[in-house]
Amino acid sequence: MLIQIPPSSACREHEVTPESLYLSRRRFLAGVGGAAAMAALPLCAQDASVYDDVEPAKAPAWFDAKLAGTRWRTVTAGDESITPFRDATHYNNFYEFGTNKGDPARYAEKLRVEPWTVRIEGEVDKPGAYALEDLVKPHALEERIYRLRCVEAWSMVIPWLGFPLSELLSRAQPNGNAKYVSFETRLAPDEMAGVRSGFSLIDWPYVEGLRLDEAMHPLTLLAVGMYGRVLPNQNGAPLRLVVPWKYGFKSIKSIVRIRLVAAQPKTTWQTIAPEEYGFFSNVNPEVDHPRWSQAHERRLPSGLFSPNIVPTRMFNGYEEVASLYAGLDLRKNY
Ligand SMILES: Nc1nc2c(c(=O)[nH]1)N[C@H]1C(S)=C(S)[C@@H](COP(=O)(O)O)O[C@H]1N2
Ligand SMILES: [Mo]
Repeated sequence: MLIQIPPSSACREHEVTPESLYLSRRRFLAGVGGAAAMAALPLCAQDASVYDDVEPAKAPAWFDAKLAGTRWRTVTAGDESITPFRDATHYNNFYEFGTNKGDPARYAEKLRVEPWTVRIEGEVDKPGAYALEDLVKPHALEERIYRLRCVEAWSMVIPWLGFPLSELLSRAQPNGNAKYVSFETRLAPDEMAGVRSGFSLIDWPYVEGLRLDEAMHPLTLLAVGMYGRVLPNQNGAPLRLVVPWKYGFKSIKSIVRIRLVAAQPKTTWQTIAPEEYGFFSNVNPEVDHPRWSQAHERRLPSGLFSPNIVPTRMFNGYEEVASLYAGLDLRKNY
């Protein structure tokens, strides 16, 4: 079973911390008081200090309170190394802030993420509009280290902090008509340089969707943080979806609306180029993009002179989702 959820009391350091991180944490702790500090900091109080180059950020009080109860490393990435924070936060796709990979880091700071309201509506018995902290309150945060595979054939390994979307949907109680879930990103032209520019093909707001069973799959995560800290704006603060077996564009950022619906939603990329981007968009090395191969990916960091090319895996290596697509022709349903 891929997802292991240890009760907080049962965490033991050597089980959940890769050696390199463990060693750098020991060094860090040695600097702040040695063995006494080690003993006083149980693993379950792990925080951003385990990640080398993470820029500290001021998080809202509710986030800091949540961090204390976080279940660390419920999903790990085996022996794959975690992408440095610097790369994960400076090589982004977030077209609301521009189409260059550096634009989100440069411009997303303008996005006002507090206060933030999320609407849950449509085919549910308990619709509602929630302040973000109230939405998150009933859920324990988990750290999950997932591969993120962009349809452009690059990838990263990111430690997310979040909770399963299924928990939120269950609370809203989908009714018998609910077959799909659609998600919408906040639209705030004053704060979004890329929306104002008028150069974009996108009919804002950015919209994504999942079939209800995909949305309910235990791997599907709503993230509020990464690298042990609050989500940076360029990565989709304050609430984004992470669907690790699908191409990155399904993992919609800065969500303000979650709507349960009967019909398959019209998603942003599918609307722009349906022959290139399908509704499912499962990572599949055997189905090429019409303009490039999907058999391999460039794992970041990857230099011009030291390219780090790795084979792409079916469902991005999350093969436990295969049963969701039994009987479906994945060439037609790309
Ligand atoms: N609202 C919104 N969500 C988005 C995008 C976007 O342009 N707008 N880009 C997507 C794409 S193409 C990818 S690969 C991932 C990138 O996430 P990251 O920048 O956190 O790595 O976000 C996805 N979510
Ligand atoms: Mo992407």
